[in-house]
Amino acid sequence: MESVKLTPREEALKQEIVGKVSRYFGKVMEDATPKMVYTACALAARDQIMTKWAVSHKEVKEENSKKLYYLSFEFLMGRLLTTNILNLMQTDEYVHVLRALGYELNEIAELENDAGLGNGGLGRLAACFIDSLTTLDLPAYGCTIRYEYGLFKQKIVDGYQIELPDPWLENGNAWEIPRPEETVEVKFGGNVYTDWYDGRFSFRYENSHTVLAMPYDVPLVGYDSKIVNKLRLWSAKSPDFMNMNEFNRGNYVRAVEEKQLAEVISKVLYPEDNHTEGKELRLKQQYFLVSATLQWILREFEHRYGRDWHLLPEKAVIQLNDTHPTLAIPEMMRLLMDEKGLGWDEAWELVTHLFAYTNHTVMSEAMEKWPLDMFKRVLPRVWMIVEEMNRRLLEYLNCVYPNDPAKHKYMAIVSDNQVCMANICLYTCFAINGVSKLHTHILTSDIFADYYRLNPGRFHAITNGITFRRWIMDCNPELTELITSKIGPGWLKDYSLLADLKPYAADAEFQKKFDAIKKKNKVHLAEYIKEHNGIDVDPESIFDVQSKRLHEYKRQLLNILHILAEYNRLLEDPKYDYVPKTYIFAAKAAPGYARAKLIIKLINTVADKINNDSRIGGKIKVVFIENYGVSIAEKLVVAADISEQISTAGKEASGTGNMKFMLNGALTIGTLDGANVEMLEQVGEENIFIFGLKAEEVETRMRYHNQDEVKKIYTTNHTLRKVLDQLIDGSLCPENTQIFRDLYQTLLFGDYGYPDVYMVLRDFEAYCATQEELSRLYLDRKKWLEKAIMNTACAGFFSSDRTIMEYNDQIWHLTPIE
Ligand code: 26Q
Repeated sequence: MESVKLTPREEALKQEIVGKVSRYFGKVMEDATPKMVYTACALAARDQIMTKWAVSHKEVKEENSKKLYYLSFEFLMGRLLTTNILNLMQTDEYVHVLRALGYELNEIAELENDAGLGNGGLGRLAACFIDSLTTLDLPAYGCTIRYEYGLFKQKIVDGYQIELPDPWLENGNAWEIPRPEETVEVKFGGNVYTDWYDGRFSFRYENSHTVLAMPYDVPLVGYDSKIVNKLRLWSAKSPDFMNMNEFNRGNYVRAVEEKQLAEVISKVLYPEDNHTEGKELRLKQQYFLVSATLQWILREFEHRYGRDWHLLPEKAVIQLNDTHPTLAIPEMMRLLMDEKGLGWDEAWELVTHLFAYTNHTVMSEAMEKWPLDMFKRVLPRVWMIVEEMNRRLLEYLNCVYPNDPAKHKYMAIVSDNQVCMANICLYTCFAINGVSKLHTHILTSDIFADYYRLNPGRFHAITNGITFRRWIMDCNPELTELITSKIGPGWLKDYSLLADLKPYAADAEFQKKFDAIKKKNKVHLAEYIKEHNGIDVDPESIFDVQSKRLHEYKRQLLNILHILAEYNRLLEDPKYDYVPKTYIFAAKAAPGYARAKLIIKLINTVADKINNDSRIGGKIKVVFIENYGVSIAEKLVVAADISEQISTAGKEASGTGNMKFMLNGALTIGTLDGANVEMLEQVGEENIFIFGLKAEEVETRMRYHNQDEVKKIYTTNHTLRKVLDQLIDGSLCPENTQIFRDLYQTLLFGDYGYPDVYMVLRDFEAYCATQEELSRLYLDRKKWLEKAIMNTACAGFFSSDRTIMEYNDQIWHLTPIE
């Protein structure tokens, strides 16, 4: 151990950590494992947060302020140790103390399991939002399921994705506090009988199954903020230890089976994103989270304000993160009527002022629709309410859009024997928002246009953002320090001040330092790649990164086909003066999404071929990084030179990865899609590399058969033709020449006669040209760095603090705690 001089505060922290190692593990420091040291640090930080919490709790209570409940099936929090310490403004203390104990904070922090309770963008957005809410001193609760298994772990075996479970709670979770005393009951299935009792209807349930919902709370601190908010995670428990009837009859297996059937509800996160399948267990998860959360909200409310229910919309607002928690709407009706004794109209008045809905996708396969028979069976009483809502909706639609049955059907809650969740939200919520300007435009002019016309004032465009605490301060401390050394620390709390960096973009001295930091981050990533992939990559080469979920609309296929074309050209043209490049991919595919998994196999196959071809002298390297998640994203965004944001225009609602790369000084190659449009506005067209079809152009092509266009491209673009042919001529995978035929087929002929619906072929030429432009630019260091710094300087708008302020001004109207 180093002998380091500690301040008295640091000395106290050191004793705290040493004490925890001794009390929790019965070890002296010398015998403690690094994992024990991690847990001791986490518990020490948690103690500090808890002390703060007690004070914050008292203040929130005294102010009787309105609260936000952010309902989401995903909170992709990642690791919490370093962000919590950062938000407590104690990073230096922890670094010093750990060093005195013989450890590095970064190495200790790496031992924490990622909390991977989300698929991608929507879940990470929830995590960024709760950080910004807390930093801005706005009282808010995140509400989700305590999945025992988060998103699967990905392994690549022989180029294929293999899924493994993610038992993230295995070694305990130092951040959560169980609250068994706040357990509530949630009922499923059975029969509902209506009785007339005491002058009103009452509802009796027979043969329903009860599942207990037990909450765990994770307290959350904001950056340099006064309050502590919390993430509430609900865990499913069986009400009985086991079914004693069955047990006594000697039926041991049946006896424990029932218990497991209850607890399976919070077992695992569904790994599909931007896609839904009507799985009964998912419906149960939805009702479980929603019912438990609402019972808690009403209990808290009643505790504080009694039965003054009309005050509810003044004291609470509920944000629905996509349609997944939509059942909250009929469930709130049920609780207010059946349990609190309100009439339909009174309950409706409250419900229509309580809920706001965010849409995150326009992909039709992601629209949630539940089969009617399943819905009735699992949620018989909620169904009665949904049916009545639908009846009233149709009555209304008959007035506002008379004689238009097609429209009624499209707008109805129940049609084609399905319950359409989006239409429940569109009918009921007082605010509806898209997640970027373009996305909201598509909602209001296309998929939700009929609802928009009836009441345009409810619709909002609120562009997503990312928290700077995690996405620059925590993952790129050196760049944070460099920026602060020039413009002061104000930008850390006021994102608009980041623009003060613009004058330094052309400053040679600043460029040099900026470049050195990027280089250092690239070296780190190269080491990681060497360790995990066994591939040598050159930190001097351009690092071009595409990291996000694997989906056809995100067009990883466009990227890999272009790489193959570059490789072909290098082999054919010895005079090609190629700027060396390292292409980095990271992506998980939904386990049931065969084509996405095939694209992963293709990337790995092309990677193997190129990386092992000595003829090109290592000028191109292709790397697929396994198990993409928050912690890997932190390593990638700081090391990228080029950020790939190349979705088919009109399909990516916003994107948030794009913002993380921009903030850390990567140049974007992208389409005019989602928030890329606004990145262009912020940074100016000379600093971003836009190519390809625009959203309206895609839309017209999707509508009309583009078979002729595809044929023309195939016959005239020889580069592309060669690459396509390589998919099936055995040059990639001689031992199995046909494995990529599906990709070839879908691009050229399509599944239902519509070839290339994602416009990969159509945008190929423009993409190649723009890639070439970037490679040339890279050789001009001054120019490149100026653009990179401008990207950082213009990223202030994409702080989730700005996003949260907009939500608060337009929708929530919360008052910051004084
Ligand atoms: C629904 C029902 C059943 C099973 C799964 C699902 C499900 C789960 C996750 C459907 C969709 C999702 C996730 C969608 C998502 O992440 N959308 C992304 O949201 C980001 C934040 O707004 C945007 O930036 C991205 O553009 C958008 O793709």
